[in-house]
Amino acid sequence: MRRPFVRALNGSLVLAVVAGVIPLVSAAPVAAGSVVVGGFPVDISEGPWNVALSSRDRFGGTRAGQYCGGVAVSRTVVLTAAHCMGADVLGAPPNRVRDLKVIAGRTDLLSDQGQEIPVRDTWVNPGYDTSTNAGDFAVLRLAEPLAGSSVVTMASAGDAAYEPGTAAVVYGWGDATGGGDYARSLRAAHVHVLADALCERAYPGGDDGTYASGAMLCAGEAEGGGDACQGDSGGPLVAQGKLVGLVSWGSGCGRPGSPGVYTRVSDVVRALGWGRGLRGPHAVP
Ligand code: 4AZ
Repeated sequence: MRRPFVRALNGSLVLAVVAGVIPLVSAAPVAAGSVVVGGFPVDISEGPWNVALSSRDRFGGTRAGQYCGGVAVSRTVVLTAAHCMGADVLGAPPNRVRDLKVIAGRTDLLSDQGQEIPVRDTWVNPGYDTSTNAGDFAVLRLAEPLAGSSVVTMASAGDAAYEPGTAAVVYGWGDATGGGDYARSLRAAHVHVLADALCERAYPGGDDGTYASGAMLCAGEAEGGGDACQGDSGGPLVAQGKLVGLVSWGSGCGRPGSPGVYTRVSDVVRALGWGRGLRGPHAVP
């Protein structure tokens, strides 16, 4: 995540490797135009809690200003990644980005489907550690409530959805090939929740980050394949119908041995006190 700009659902580097197109030892970024598959188009109705974060001022209008993902946890509260609120991504602190919005209810970014709702205020986890990437979450409060009941349920600690081997789906409008081909329409990829021991071995500490099981989970396929990528950050990883992760970081996209790393949602629930009902569900800190 050294380039903390958004990334997308990307696919099977493994196919290219098997086909001999890309040598297994290659650590280079996937080149534009290479044969990377995985991920599939979905309609927003299949994941209505998906939102796109947008600033046309900062990122231009060609993709409606989309640069990160997010997920609605109540009609006025969206979770995203802390790094999506970073000055290195936004070019300024979030409260200085006047046109920061969430786009909800829209599949194709360039359609006028759904709603664009201004972000009223942002809260970035003060415990976010930019060297390990632990605590990569932020809370956005919307200026108006989202239409309908497009809210996801968060999985608390101990939920079976966190068990290794659980099938999960990650969503986003990010890079669909690893080559900078940002999706215009929402995509999803199938992955599995992986064991902490495996994630620790994949990311024992390095320039990209350090796996910390209390604050992160990792997901992917042993042979590479479906994965989140740049542009998907902050978006949801859903298992058994519940939110388990927020797209956070990883080494490349869809590379064998380099699973995607997600902010562990049970740690967000714990850190914000949302599990205990003390301050009302989903109160913004
Ligand atoms: C990123 O830079 C990023 N393959 C997001 C997800 C992944 C890697 C990088 C996971 O935003």
